Amino acid sequence: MITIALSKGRIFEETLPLLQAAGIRPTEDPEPSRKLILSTNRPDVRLIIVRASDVPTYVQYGAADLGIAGKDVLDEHGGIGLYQPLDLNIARCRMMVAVRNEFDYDSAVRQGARLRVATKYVQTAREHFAAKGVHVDLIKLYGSMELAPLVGLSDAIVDLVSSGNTLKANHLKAVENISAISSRLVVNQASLKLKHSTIQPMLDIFSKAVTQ
Ligand code: PRT
Ligand code: MG
Repeated sequence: MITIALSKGRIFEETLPLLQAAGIRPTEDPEPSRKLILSTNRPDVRLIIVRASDVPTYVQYGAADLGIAGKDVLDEHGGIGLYQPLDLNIARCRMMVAVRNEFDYDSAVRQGARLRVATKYVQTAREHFAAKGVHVDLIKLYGSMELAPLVGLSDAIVDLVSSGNTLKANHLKAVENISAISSRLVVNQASLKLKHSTIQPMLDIFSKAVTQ
């Protein structure tokens, strides 16, 4: 049995065509069914539905053989025990620094002010500002980062941006592009060895099906 961990929403949706290319079709839609284990048309393949940030953990411990997770999530997790053979080029967005429209970020940085930065991506933010030599106090949030600068919790946020509509709707502007983000296939290292004859052909098909 091959178990693939993925999250509902955009990753599930954008993964379906790749699974399809490998002849894998879930027998149910996870949104209405609320089931956490989905069978597929292939008796030897099942999908498990987990929180996006939990995907690397399930794969690391071998509870799933394969997983699909954003680079944002993998960077925070650290990638221990995970083989990352393939950028699937799906669920693309950018990791950015954003502030209120009227906040003068450049001069705050120039003057060496200590910035308060709210984010779910503490590791990514720490590395980014350390590399720039900017002193920051990091405030860990679990969602809706865009609110933090509006109510004075922080000066800046580090968050994902795709269309930019959320920033715009909340009178925020992006001031730095930290990195380009897309979702990656991750494989448990022991599974790759023990189930090589099943997993390797899947990797080959996924890699051909990826659109660049
Ligand atoms: O939602 P939940 O708390 O369960 O978990 P999650 O937010 O980690 O999962 P999910 O399913 O929302 O996102 C899964 C993955 O999709 C992320 O790990 C990213 O790799 C990727 N992705 C791609 C995004 C976005 N685009 C994105 N726009 N994840 C989140 N967003 C959010 C962003 O945080 C911001 O709040 O959408 C908002 C901005 O979108 P725009 O279009 O208004 O700019
Ligand atoms: Mg989300």
